[in-house]
Amino acid sequence: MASEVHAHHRLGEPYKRKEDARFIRGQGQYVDDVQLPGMLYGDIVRSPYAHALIKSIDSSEALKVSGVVAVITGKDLEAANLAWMPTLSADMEAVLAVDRVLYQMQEVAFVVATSRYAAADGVAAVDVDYEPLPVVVDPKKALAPEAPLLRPDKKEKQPTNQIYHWETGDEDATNAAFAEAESNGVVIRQDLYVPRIHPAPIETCGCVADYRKATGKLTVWLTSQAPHAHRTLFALVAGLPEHRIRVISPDVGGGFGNKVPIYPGYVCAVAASVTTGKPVKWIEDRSENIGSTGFARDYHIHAEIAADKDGMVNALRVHTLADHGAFDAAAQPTKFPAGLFHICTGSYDFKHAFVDVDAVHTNKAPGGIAYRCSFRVTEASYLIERMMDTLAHDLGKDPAQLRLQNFIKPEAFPYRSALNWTFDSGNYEGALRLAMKNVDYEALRQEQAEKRARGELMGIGISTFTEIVGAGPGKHFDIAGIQMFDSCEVRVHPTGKVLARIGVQTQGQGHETTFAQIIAAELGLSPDDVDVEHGDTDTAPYGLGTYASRSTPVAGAATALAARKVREKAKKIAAYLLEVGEEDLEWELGRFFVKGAPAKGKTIQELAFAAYTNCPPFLEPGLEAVNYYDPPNLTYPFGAYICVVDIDCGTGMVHIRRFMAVDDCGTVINPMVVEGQVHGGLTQGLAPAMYEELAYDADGNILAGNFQDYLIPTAMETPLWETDRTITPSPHHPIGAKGVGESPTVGAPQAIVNAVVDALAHVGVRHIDMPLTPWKVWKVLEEKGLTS
Ligand code: MCN
Ligand code: CUN
Repeated sequence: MASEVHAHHRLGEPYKRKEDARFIRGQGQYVDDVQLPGMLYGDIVRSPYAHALIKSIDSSEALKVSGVVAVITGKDLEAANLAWMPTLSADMEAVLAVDRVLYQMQEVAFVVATSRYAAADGVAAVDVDYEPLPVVVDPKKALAPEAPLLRPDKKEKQPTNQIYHWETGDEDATNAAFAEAESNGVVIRQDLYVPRIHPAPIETCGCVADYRKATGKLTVWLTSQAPHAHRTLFALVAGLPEHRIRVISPDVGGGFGNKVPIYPGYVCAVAASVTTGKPVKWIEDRSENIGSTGFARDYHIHAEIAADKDGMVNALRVHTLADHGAFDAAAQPTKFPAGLFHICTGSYDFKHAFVDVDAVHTNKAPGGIAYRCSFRVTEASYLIERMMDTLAHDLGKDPAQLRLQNFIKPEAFPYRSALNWTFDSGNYEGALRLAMKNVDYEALRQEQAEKRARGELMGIGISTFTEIVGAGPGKHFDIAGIQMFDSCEVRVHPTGKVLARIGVQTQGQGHETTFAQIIAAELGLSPDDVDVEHGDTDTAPYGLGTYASRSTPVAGAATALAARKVREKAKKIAAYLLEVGEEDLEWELGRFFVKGAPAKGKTIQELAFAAYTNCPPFLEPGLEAVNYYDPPNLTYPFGAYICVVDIDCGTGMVHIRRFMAVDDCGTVINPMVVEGQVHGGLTQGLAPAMYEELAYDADGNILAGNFQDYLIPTAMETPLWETDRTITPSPHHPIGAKGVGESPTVGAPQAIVNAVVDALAHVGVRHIDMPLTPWKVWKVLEEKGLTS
């Protein structure tokens, strides 16, 4: 029997997302859909002050509110040794503040009630007596000797507000290169601020904690991007046996990095369930999500490039001040406190580089790194792409030309960067030339010159970024000590249908589809016949979760290799059934056949059936395999983006006329899913460039604590994205795939800022910090006498 030919059983097919069948019917199951008998509801008393001592907490009125069952304070948690929890950056964070609050919206008490409304009424009735303290919001002032010490709890180890100083690269060689360029070449310098922003997923964070005293089993439904890692941390923090903790991350309505950390609300819900013996649900509201959960960016950067007079770059020097807020709760590999920021030499062949980062505490919410950032790659990529444009403008060179002359050449891969990364593969010139051709770059420059002559403002911005995603290897990368590998288990049932379980956790990225496609391609099945499960720690193999675009590079590799193990076993069964040696067999999609006798063969379905019904005596029955994959290197996706803007001189409005995005993520599993990721990611790159900023006033009040003030782009603001791709496979990944989820957010902001500065470069504008609001742009126009 010849194998049945299924559509979509090869990689690169635009197969429709399997999960959408339930989502478009409104049948997704999110944490807030979980309803348990006798369930109680939690709500949090939060600090109105950015910095204050807690003199007293009076819960007596709250306990009188009808429906209120309990009020848990920091002192109560202290008694159970739960008032503090470790962050993912080895700091200790208050679960509920005991004697002082360090940022507005900090958790102070947890009210448990029979309804969500009663819990809110209880929160309003808790009386907290605060004594306000001086507030530090500016990270530069946090380092001043007269600044109040924000973290007296750790003054033994850390006597100032500085959390760490971290540096990498060859400082002496870099300084020497700069000295040389000062006399014989050019040195450019620029301050750049990458503002604090928020991932703001549509579903806020929340959980349902259900502790059963009789069995000692704790089940937590959690909005989690990393259920296994969270289970381990629960076990370590709460001292509960790990096999009696079950974390279930059901459908997640967007994560974008916001759902990587463990939040006080989760711990409070668990503590409340243990205390009351009832399941407890806690779901935060929008303002709580924006004001208290993991923020992103907040990097104050000073960057310098040393180049020769022709614009050949030689050295990069970067000093950064990182504002981590009240607790250092950034999620990143332990060895790298500033994440993968030192990918900042970008796509260019720098001979020398030196980077340092000083991180400080301020009276702002903790977090850091999250929001489609690949561990600080957004900041790195923004700085190098802004600097390359600045260098081009200073030298009077075309920014595309300057990039082309400085790119790492395709034949230089694997390429060792000055900051010690080994780039796996790339063709930067190929991507940029394709983007230039797609927009007719020369014609655009021509048009710009004509418009300029008429006094109209038009700009062209380029970003040719290099990403770095897919951590491990585990010996260099870990989260809270757990090595960054990932996993997949493939079970082929007797009838040839497959159930696969993976260690990563989708939040909208379409893993149920693309991981099914990987298995389908390896086994020659239809993805319809492969179901993918994840997110339940009782059933899924241990994995580190989905963030930093690591799912495809790491769990995707595990999935391909687990499927190959299955295929290897199927081959043994085929040899037995066909009475030939394994070496006499050949594989075509979905079928082993005898070399030279193609009619004599067995399909994967027949072999699966035989594994359970007629298994060779020398093999274990059944057909399943597990793979735990520790990657040998990261993958380095890249892209070339070109943005064209027109600026209205009357209003300062920036209009994005065109945006061409050429992405390269190696082998594409599903072009439709990748396209969706790119569109979403570009929109989340547009966001910080033009709209979003999580600003604070001098007293530490959040100025954008809701979606009226915190502007996320809607369909109205979003331009028509034009996309294209090149394909440069990763040489070390089993199917050649690199990650793509974060690339567009990493690559887009600087294309937009570069375009706006390009429109104004002829009048001497060198830089404008994001977000490029009409007011900010208009002020620049006014200063330059360009307002009409
Ligand atoms: N893919 C593919 N071919 C490739 C690469 C990826 O078909 N060569 C597919 C993948 O198989 C997967 C999707 O594209 O279905 C994204 O894959 P990948 O780049 O591996 O990223 P992850 O799955 O690890 O997702 C994480 C990444 C991150 S870190 C953030 S933040 C982000 C993002 O994905 N959050 C998202 N995209 C998001 N999309 C949605 N809808 N919701 C989020 O919260
Ligand atoms: Cu950096 S946001 Mo994603 O890694 O979850």
